[in-house]
Amino acid sequence: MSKKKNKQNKVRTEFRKNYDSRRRKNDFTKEFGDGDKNLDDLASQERVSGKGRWTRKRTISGDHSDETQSGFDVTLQVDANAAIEGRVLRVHGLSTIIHTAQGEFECSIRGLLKSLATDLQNVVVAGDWVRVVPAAENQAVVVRVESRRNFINRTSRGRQQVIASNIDLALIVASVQEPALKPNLIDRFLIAAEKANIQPIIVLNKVDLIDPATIQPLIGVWGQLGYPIVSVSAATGLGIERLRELVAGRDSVATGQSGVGKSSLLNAIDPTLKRRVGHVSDDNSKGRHTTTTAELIPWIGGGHIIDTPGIRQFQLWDVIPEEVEGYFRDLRPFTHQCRYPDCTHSHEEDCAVKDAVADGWIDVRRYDGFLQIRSGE
Ligand SMILES: Nc1nc2c(ncn2[C@@H]2O[C@H](COP(=O)(O)OP(=O)(O)O)[C@@H](O)[C@H]2O)c(=O)[nH]1
Ligand SMILES: [Mg+2]
Ligand SMILES: [Zn+2]
Repeated sequence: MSKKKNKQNKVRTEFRKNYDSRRRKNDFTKEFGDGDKNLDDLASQERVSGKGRWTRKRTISGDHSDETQSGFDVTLQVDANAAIEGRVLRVHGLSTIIHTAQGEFECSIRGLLKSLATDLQNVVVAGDWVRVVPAAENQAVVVRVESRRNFINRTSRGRQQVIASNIDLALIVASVQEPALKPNLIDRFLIAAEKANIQPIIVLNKVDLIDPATIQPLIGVWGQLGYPIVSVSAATGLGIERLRELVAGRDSVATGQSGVGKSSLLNAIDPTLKRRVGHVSDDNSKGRHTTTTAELIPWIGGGHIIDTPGIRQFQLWDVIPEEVEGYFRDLRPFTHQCRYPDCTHSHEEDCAVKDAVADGWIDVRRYDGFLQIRSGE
């Protein structure tokens, strides 16, 4: 606890010191992207990122995803010295619920958007660290949004949607049946996690419904690529203890299509949660708000899980076709051996990737998935 206090004081001092300096922050995420991806690094980078490197405003004009990464201060008529640290639990329309040491507050995002003079989406998302000044009962004003250590995003109606931020682990949840396993969807989530420098874990749920031997070949392919993968059943409890150990004390995001058992798994890991099961998403019934409402939930044993209901389809954001092969670990050893340097590995002659598929070095299903993602489907 005293450790926590120290950190807060430090941040507060930094906050005062930098409030008017309006320095530009280094591109933290880029620098991070070059580094080692192990979990310890993820954790230590978080500590570094909290220290005084921030910018007054996000870059709004650029078309690059940087705009969702830099911290910024908000110019509002409140006593910024009274600000306390908080974390965004969830965002509902123009209101956001923020957890602080003094309890939960509801904050309006309207003020934030006004301050930024933009209709920028994703101004705050579940997992964001912020500073707020408590106002009326249960109401507070956001005066600062900290830089995001990392974030997971997708394309939604042609625009970027940031789903959640400041994450250690991405639990890519799929069910082996009901709904049927969609390996290509898992590959998409793997790319999104890799791009965001978030350690992925593939979680195959509902193994009680099948003979485990039937999914071994599939598991083997991802396993050989070095992706951690666990077979579980929320219904029987199989594999839950292992999962509980993996998520303990960390901040994870659970992704996966509706119905695969995300809420059931959360309940199995932490029975105090009592998440609603078999309930399809938070989507507005009129279908206007098809955006995902992610929610940051504390585990009873420490750490958090971000539940992301309602992701039916996962379109990657800001991945150009030429970039896709770089995210396929199994293709990478071959892509530089093709005859044409700009080979798309689809129709070309003397394509080392196609040869590797024919020779059994690359799994056919992974190759098909690569072609699908590369073509922008
Ligand atoms: N047989 C079986 N059914 C499960 C399992 N986990 C979840 N379900 C069922 O799958 C349905 C969807 O579960 P839910 O947790 O709401 O999925 P979510 O949409 O991903 O949160 C519910 O009817 C659950 O009872 C499992 O391990 N085995
Ligand atoms: Mg659910
Ligand atoms: Zn090729």
